[in-house]
Amino acid sequence: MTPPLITNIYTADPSAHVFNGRVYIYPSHDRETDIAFNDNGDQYDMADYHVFSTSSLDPPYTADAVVDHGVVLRTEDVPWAAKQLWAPDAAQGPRDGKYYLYFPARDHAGIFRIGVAVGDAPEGPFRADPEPIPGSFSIDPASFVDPDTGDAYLYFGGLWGGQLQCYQSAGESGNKNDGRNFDAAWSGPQEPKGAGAKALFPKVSKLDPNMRQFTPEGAQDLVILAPETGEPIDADDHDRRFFEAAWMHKRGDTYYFSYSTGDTHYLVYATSKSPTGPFTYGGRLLEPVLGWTTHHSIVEFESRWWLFHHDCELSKGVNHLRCVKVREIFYDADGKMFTKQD
Ligand code: FUB
Repeated sequence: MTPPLITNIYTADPSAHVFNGRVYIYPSHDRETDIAFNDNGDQYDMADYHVFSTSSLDPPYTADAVVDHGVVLRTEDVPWAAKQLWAPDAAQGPRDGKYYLYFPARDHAGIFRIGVAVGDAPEGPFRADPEPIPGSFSIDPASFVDPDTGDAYLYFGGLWGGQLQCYQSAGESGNKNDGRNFDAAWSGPQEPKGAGAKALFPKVSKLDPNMRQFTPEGAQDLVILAPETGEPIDADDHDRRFFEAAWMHKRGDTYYFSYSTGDTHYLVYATSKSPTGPFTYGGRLLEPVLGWTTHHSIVEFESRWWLFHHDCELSKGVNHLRCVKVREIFYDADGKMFTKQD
């Protein structure tokens, strides 16, 4: 089994990027809690973020090699946030060179929103904007700056506790994706199902050049098609439908959107020639690991591709006490991705 990359604290949901020739990792910081495990994810009660960095992704992973830069943002630093600092991500602004930390949290009404905090260095510290990104909702923001165009995007969404299913009807603007149409009747571990029902889609919005808001078009569905039919994935197709943990990377002229299938515990991916899709399902990247959740990021470092993910090895299987790991990714001649799993 691959060893944990980070062992000094419990970490999960690793978003990795290469900044200034070094790998920076932006994970969730798991902590002990008495909150009972439920399908709403209340036990994931995180309250701050640390940033880590390293110059080598091959073991051994010593504390000297994998540097903990300490706490860079806490719930109390974010006026709009009440609790549950879940999976974050970071980007460097292509125009101003600043670093933007994107993070979800429940607001004071219990609704997940996505915030942004800005720093001058990849290891922070970060100062949060006083309000969430307008039009943002749900969880698991993943930023992507297209290396060829410089355009920046934010991908997001998560089912069940992540509340994506609460936005199925149009709001006052007539838009299903503007974050103003939260429907509490869908709260909890439910989603569309049954013959003919299509899966809910993750969301994508282009970011304004200021990196702190969506462009006026706002969030759109990122459509994932079944290759055998060319139709959107069915809601009952739990082995392939999007659940949470969006990630985008580009290799050559192909965009790879990867994600977790949640209750079936796979990491899978879909491909497109456009960063906003439609995408076509491509295959599995990682089989289920120890623990309920699975979440990841993919980054190229020194001409090798790497999959960051988490499992619960360090806590011996406690679902909300996870540890970040890394393993190499390979591509075949057709661009299909695979890892060598233990
Ligand atoms: O860490 C809390 C949540 O668990 C994340 O937002 C999900 O992706 C899952 O890993």
